[in-house]
Amino acid sequence: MLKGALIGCGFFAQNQMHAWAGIEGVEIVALCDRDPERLAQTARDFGIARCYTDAADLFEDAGFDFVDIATTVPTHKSLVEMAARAQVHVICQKPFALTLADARDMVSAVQATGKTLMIHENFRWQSAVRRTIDCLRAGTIGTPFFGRISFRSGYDVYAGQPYLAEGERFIIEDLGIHILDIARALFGPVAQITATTARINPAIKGEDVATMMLAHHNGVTSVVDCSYATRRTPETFPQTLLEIDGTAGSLRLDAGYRLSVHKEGAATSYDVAPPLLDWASQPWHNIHESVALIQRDFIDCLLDGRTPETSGADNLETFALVEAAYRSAAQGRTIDLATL
Ligand code: NAD
Ligand code: 89Y
Repeated sequence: MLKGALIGCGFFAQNQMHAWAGIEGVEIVALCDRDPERLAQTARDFGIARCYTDAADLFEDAGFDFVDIATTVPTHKSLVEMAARAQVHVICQKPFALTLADARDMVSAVQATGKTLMIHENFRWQSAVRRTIDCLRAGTIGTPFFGRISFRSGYDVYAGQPYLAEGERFIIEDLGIHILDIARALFGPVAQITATTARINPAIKGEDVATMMLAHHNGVTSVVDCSYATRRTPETFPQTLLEIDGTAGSLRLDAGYRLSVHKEGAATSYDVAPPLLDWASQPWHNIHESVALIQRDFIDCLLDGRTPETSGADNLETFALVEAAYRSAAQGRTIDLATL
């Protein structure tokens, strides 16, 4: 039995707790949150006896193999460093760090222990996205030359996550990070990025629209477009829509989880809707399922001695794209990733 501790019992951690409860061979043995009420509620809901309001005390008492860091980004660095000192495996929420320099230090700190570090970069684990990635990697449409990875919504994300309205940075750091990661999963490493941003909603501080063009090393050009200012019916939150053109055909992941493969003059369409897990709710069930899948993979990686697909080292490349996108938008120029 692998034992885990979870730090941060907030909005999203509840999903992570449900997912852990559904994975055989794992037990969450301790919880930590500096807010005693959230801590007590989560402990009651999931029947966890060991509770801490200070992460230092949690690590001091030990007795677990991995830590799940589900706090918001400002505390990730200190918590990852504590985990490294305690020599435990780590799964940490996105965005991983405040800066690329911090992210590199955090990866090095865990690497030095020989333990596993996975970033909870779950969007590439959504089953509809995964099916598209698998189709592309299987060569179904030949060699890709163009991709559009699109997330456009008007869903009120601020209700559940009020901090999203308060930061200088919003959509690229919070949501775009996932969509950029899908671009990497589909088309591999990126040489250059050009981005524009806009703030449409006057009630928030950061940007809620971002349009990014990526030149991948393999010659693919992809467009990653994100918006939380898009009024559309039906609302598609939280679906990522995909258009991929290849030398032998094209793939479309359309609203309503319809995947179609266009080749040899015909289109074949598949229903790739995610299952509604017993603890999940619409419209988030797509994300909920991906939480269960990524956490299952984290455990499999620990058991098999495998490096996770979204390891800390891998995620440095996604994080660099976020940094480069902000730099490009601020400076009005294309950014070469090699300069970061
Ligand atoms: P939240 O503010 O609701 O919860 C964070 C919790 O962490 C709070 O209860 C807070 O008291 C606690 N906390 C903060 N610092 C702490 C510390 N040092 N020690 C102990 N507890 C501490 O935030 P949230 O909306 O649940 O988001 C958490 C993370 O999850 C964010 O990084 C966010 O980007 C990410 N998130 C990911 C997804 C996804 O699909 N991957 C979706 C939503 C949120
Ligand atoms: O925080 C974000 C995430 O990671 O997925 C969707 C979200 O909850 C709001 O943009």
